[in-house]
Amino acid sequence: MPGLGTSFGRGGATTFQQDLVNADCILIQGSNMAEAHPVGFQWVVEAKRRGATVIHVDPRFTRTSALAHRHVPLRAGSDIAFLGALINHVLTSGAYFHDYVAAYTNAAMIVGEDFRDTEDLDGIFSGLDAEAGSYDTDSWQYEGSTAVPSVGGHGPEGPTNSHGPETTGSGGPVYHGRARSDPSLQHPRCVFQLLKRHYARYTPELVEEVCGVPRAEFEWVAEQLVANSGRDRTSAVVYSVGWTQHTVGVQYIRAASILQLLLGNVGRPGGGVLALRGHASIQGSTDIPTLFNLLPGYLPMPYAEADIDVDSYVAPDERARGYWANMRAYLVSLLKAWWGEHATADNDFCFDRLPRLTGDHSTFQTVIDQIEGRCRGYFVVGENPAVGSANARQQRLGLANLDWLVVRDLNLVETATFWQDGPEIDSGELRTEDIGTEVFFLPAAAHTEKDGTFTNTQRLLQWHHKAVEPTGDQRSDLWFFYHLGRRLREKAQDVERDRPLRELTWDYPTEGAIGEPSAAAVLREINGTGADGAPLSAYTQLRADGSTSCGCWIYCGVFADDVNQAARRRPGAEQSWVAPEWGWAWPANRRLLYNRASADPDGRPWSDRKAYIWWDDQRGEWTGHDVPDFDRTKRPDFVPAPEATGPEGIAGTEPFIMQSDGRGWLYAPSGLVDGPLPAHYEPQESPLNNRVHPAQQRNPARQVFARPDNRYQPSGLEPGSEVFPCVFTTFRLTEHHTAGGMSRWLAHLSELAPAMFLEISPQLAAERGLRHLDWATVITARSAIEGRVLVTARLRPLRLGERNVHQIGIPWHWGPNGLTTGDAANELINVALDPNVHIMETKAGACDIRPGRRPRGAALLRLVEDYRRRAGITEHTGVEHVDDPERGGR
Ligand SMILES: Nc1nc2c(c(=O)[nH]1)N[C@H]1C(S)=C(S)[C@@H](COP(=O)(O)OP(=O)(O)OC[C@H]3O[C@@H](n4cnc5c(=O)[nH]c(N)nc54)[C@H](O)[C@@H]3O)O[C@H]1N2
Ligand SMILES: Nc1nc2c(c(=O)[nH]1)N[C@H]1C(S)=C(S)[C@@H](COP(=O)(O)OP(=O)(O)OC[C@H]3O[C@@H](n4cnc5c(=O)[nH]c(N)nc54)[C@H](O)[C@@H]3O)O[C@H]1N2
Ligand SMILES: [Mo]
Repeated sequence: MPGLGTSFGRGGATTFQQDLVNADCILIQGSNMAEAHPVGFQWVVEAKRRGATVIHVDPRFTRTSALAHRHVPLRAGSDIAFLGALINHVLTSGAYFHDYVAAYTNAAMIVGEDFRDTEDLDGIFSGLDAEAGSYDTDSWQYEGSTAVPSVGGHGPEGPTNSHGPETTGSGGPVYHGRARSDPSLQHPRCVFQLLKRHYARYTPELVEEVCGVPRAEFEWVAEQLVANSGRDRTSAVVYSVGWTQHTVGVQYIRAASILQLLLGNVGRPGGGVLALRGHASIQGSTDIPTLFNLLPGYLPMPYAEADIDVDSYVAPDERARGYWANMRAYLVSLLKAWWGEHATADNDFCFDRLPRLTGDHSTFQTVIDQIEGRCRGYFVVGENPAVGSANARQQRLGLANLDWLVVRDLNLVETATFWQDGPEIDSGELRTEDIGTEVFFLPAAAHTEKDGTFTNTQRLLQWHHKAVEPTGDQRSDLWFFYHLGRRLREKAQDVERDRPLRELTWDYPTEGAIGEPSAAAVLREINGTGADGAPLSAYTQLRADGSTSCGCWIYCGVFADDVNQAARRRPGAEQSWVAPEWGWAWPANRRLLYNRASADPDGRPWSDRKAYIWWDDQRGEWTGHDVPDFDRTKRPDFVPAPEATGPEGIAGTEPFIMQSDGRGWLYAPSGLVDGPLPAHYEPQESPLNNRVHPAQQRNPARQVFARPDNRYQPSGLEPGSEVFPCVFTTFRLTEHHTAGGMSRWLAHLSELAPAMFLEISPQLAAERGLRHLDWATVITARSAIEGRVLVTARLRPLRLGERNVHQIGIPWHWGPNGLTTGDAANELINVALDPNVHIMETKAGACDIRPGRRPRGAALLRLVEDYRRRAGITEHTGVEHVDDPERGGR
């Protein structure tokens, strides 16, 4: 997550869930932790029992709200206004933690003269190309430093930085040189002063107008956070996808990171920003990525156009300060893991065999490529995009235009059956006999039927043992890919072009009647081995000369001493509360990141109550309750030589060791494509105009796709926006899981949550004539869906300026297959993306609602068409990047 990556240096949660018990205040916002992460929520409950204040800021009242001291309802899509006002409060009241801010953040850095803020340019930053909707980030740099040049040249996506947004999962964006700074924080262009100016307009009055949160409620939250931060107290912020899935989602998380840095809450017990991740191993699938533009361990994928080799690939990083300087060792060890003896210094360790990027191959672009005939075959493994992805109809149109499709799943999910009984068959848009896609459904073994690891939300790898053998044709994904690769290699014996495939190391031992590959052998390869073939114990042992091999450098150590450290299950009662011997966390089994910040610049704990890691002068090393996230023997008074690069360039007082300056970033001079500071923009579709920056409705750098199958609605003051007057958000239930593939087929869960519903307030029900448990239909420019009306007091209309705005809560677990069936929420949602991570905006949209079921057959299309006509929707609606292109100039 680049919001965290650019702020602190690593994209994962800064702390671990058990540490929440140490918090004096917990702000849960953009997350329904009690229902979506119920096991971890026990530590919130425990913290509360020990005296912590728990606050839940969420459009809906949920079980999380019920257990919080206070629930603060706000309008979906307005969090930056709320967080910005908290930042402003902390700055203007002088409540920031001065010593922490001055020493550990980039508050003192001076930004170059060319930088212009949203305050100067009416809602946009300098460098915007209004036509393309992208920023040139040159003017955002510090005085005296430059962002690293791109690796692999400029791909067709536009300028690509070697440490572009996705690559900040482990390591911040890299820059060269030393920025000028003013430790007194007075220079008008220093980050601290820029921050003050930028957030001055985020006042409690504005929060009332934009978020619908009364002033007194806001002030209470601000007071709680301030009272519970500082030397002796810490507050934690918890979020999940209620923040991520917006067209400005990454900036929501940046805003929280700024707040936590100002309050001095990062790297300290009971503090931090806890990103709660979703699927059991979603952290794992970005570490060892299923993303199109990353190699394992967040190494950037090279571009096809440029003529690069190992030297030029690593050059920008080798000259920077911080831990990325060792990138050559990480890369060469990866190449050794993949091509073994064939990778030698003479052939550049087979670097030119790596796949290369030719452009944007993220999932939504891929679907467009399918519709337009550029992508002809598709593997869908453990995903159900025909229900789970925004604009589900567009996904199915893509699937219907393939030559072949492989779906590997536990159940016959909608992605595998769209051709037979999907919504387009009912509406008459597609006919089964016309769909040429050959669909292969391969039953998958579940986690209980195979060995392996999950890497959970706190970077913790936990081993799971097979409990039962898979039955029938069910096979693990490891089995499938191992044997598929084996067969492909057998076919690839002759042609020179296939040499990279032929020479891959692909020699995992198999066992049992079905030839199941050993998952432990795979983990051992990921961990890496030395020249003697024995597993390494730390990534600091990796070498660039080809003597070490490692499948993912940040996982190095998980097989230390030839022991599967992820399988450790030492009971909590037998070890310290940090429980370092339960599983294994990357990097280096550290549980609380940036923990050198838990001590003051001299290396002493900020207070006894919050002691965690400190400098032991006698032993000459850092010590404490966790593995220090710092060079163990680097003294607090260590001052680097002016020209030093790599880890030696980081001072003894600089805790954010993955950053080029060792600092937490209040201001992000590089690493994000939509701004160095978070600014409030309205969602792609909103009934309201942007009251913070009236001249700029939406994020000017958001990614939009104006296509007949993805029409956008008018917003704010634009004519036609009144056709879609309500705000909606989509959410999860404890009783179901994501797109439903695992829960809609289970009788007991289907019985507990038996029907798709639409949650509304009594006021909206009265206004629109909607009755509890009757049917209602929700309409957007993409489609219309139906559900049972659920009238509750958990949602209430918000007073925003002169108007009342109604919010509708829509669970998104349903689809046409399984035991409990219903319309999928994703029929409604447009594809408009956060430009940093290409994620869709599922959490804030605009719609209409009316009583009764939706029409069937072609009448459904006519209803949606009618709404589009009434709203005056064309291909131009909602796609401008700036409202007045004149302002887009440099
Ligand atoms: N039982 C169960 N557990 C799950 C899952 C599941 O499907 N079922 N899914 C897993 C996965 S994949 C994930 S990613 C996580 C997700 O975990 P969560 O993000 O906690 O789950 P959601 O219910 O999607 O959304 C969280 C909350 O965000 C609120 N929200 C919506 N828009 C906004 C907004 O603009 N601002 C604020 N402040 N809040 C907003 C919603 O009202 C909702 O209460 O859960 C995981 N755990
Ligand atoms: N409107 C809306 N849309 C959303 C969201 C939202 O909040 N609102 N949330 C988004 C989020 S956070 C997420 S994570 C995505 C999830 O979206 P998807 O990943 O498309 O949906 P899932 O239902 O989680 O699909 C996982 C599938 O994997 C199968 N499965 C389970 N174990 C295995 C296994 O070991 N091997 C194989 N091959 N298959 C297995 C399950 O049966 C299931 O069908 O949805 C996103 N979509
Ligand atoms: Mo998720």
